[in-house]
Amino acid sequence: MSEPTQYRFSFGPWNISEGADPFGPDVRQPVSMEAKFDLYRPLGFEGVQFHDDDVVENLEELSPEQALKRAGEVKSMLDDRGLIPEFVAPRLWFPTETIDGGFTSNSAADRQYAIDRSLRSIDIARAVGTKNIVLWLAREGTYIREAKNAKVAADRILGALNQMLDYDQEIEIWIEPKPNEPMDHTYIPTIGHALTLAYASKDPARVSGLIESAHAILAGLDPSDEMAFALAHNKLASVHLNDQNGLKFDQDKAFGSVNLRSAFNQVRVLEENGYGKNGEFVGLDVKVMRTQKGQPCLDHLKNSRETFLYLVEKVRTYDRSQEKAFIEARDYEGLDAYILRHLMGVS
Ligand code: XUL
Ligand code: MN
Repeated sequence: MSEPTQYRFSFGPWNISEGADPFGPDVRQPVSMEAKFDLYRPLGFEGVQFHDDDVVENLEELSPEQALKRAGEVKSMLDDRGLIPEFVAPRLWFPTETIDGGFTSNSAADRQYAIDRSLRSIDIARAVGTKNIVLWLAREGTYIREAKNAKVAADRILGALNQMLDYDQEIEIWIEPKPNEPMDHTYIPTIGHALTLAYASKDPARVSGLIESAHAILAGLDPSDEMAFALAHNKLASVHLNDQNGLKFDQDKAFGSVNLRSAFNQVRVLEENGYGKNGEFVGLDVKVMRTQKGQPCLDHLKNSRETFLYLVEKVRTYDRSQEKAFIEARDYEGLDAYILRHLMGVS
């Protein structure tokens, strides 16, 4: 038996949020980036997920030199606190140039903007101390199918990926699939799509996936099966654990909040397959409820981490001989009841 995995955890500064939604304003005071960094370690987190403009605020107003200087300062803030930058993601959905998409925009000038911004993110990632780039392809899709040529779009996404791989021979690209929101449909909705791109790229060893529980649920898929598929291809670079109550807006609920059994199965698949043994982070992408009082609100992060660790215990204390017996007898009713009782703590 190998040593039990010592899991390490990450989240993004956007997970400490002001509580705005499309129907109303902020309900909490903003917290500065540096003050957020102070909160990580006491909460049990050592990894920080970044967008490019989380690292360098007002990125667009700065020269490349100024941006890199700022990224270096942020690196020092992380080093001082024993924090590790997990990845940097280009924010390809906010600027006006990305209204119609990034790599798949119908405007050649806007497509070039998306490439330039992605390459800039790579420089920022290197300056803040990570080689990992996450691509959440937020606006690579359409509201109506006729608006873009989907075949051309697929070619353009692959071309952009290759340009990024060429630009820096050491970076890794982690694609985070999501089927909708903000788009009606996106072009990279599942891990199958993401890994097809990885294999089609000019350096498949440097392209893998990041799976978010809520995104898989929005695609009508089981997050643990999505994770298992990526693990089978040795391409699960990270996860964004959270939860989602059915097919609606992306809720980013606390891990396990809606479906504890689904959360158990995600932890089971990760634990059984040695996820985390090569330093992979257990990433969270969770938002506090808008209604929550307090400043800053952190319980959604603390609780999600604890739920993960309680579920690790549930996986480690799961009676494997009973599991084997049920499976050999093809008694899945028995297995089903056993799991439920184990989760309820009555077995
Ligand atoms: C969007 C989402 C993003 C990515 C990083 O749904 O999950 O926060 O994780 O860009
Ligand atoms: Mn995410």
